[in-house]
Amino acid sequence: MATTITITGAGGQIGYALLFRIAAGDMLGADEKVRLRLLEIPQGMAAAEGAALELQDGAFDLLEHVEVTDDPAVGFDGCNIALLVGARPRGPGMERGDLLAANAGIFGPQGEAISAHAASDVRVAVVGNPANTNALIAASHADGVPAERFTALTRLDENRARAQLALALDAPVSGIRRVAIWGNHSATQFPDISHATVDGRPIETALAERVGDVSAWQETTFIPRVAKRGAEIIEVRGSSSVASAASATIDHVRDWVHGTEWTSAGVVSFGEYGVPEGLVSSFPVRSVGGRWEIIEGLELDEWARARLDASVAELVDEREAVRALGMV
Ligand code: NAX
Repeated sequence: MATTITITGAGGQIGYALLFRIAAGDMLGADEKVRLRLLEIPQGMAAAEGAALELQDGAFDLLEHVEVTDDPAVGFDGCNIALLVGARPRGPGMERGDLLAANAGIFGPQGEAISAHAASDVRVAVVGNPANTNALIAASHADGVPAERFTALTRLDENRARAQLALALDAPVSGIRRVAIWGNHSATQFPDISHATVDGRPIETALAERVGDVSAWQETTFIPRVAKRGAEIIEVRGSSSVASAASATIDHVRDWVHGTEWTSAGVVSFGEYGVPEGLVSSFPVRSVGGRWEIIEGLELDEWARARLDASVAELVDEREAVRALGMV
């Protein structure tokens, strides 16, 4: 049986970068047939329909069916994997509260549609920003779907962090493991290298040989570079991250379905590391038997704790703001 994958915002930039890689088997593997549902709003339908024509022209062996719709009931019907990419961007003069409210108006109804129409094994990855709180809103509207099935993408942050470490060490990125992203997918995120390794060796030891004072390097160079990488891409490229975001989305779902020993994802907290229950926060996670598990028992020193707490405080504020709107 083929896997049904719904992509919201499929007519947008990240959607366009995602569709062809999914159809080529990069996400679920070379043996897994896929059926794609491209869910858009009326203004995005033409772009999604155009992408569907190009998908036909790709003549992908694994692609069984493509449907384009602006009706969430059709878009999520029988869906096994939902990639919630479409979101309302921040417009001129829009305050953070307005942004949260506009997105609550998208992700609440989508959560309801997932609950009503998706397959019983549905897994959801939220890419559209503010991703963590959008995932929280969708989960809280999806009666009957376990909250653990709603996740937010922080894999791009992890990939960016590993790439920066590889550059600093002049080492292949493949040897760099156990980097953790904690908290919100925002400028407050905490990319944590205290448990990371390069070729099995503690990365902080290797970094000290290159950058000297590793703590200072983290504060002034590494963390700001990772946390503000999205802005850097906009400045250089003139447009936000697209292919790298799609690639990270593929990594996230592939590892969720096929398993991994260590990555990072925004998942619902059950109080781990003192993160208030119910928030969707990024944690270091492993995936076993198709489920994310938060990697527990990692030591966080005072400095790391303060970093995590600051990002979690932002998530708490976001939850308060959407609570005040009656959206969670
Ligand atoms: P685009 O503006 O190119 O595409 C968004 C698409 O979503 C549009 O075609 C629009 O018509 C559609 N859309 C809007 N509301 C919808 C709804 N209710 N149902 C279905 N479709 C809807 O943006 P793009 O560059 O593709 O980025 C998409 C989202 O990803 C943005 O919110 C962006 O901020 C977010 N990102 C998240 C990242 C992450 O790591 N979590 C990184 C990249 C990116 O910034």
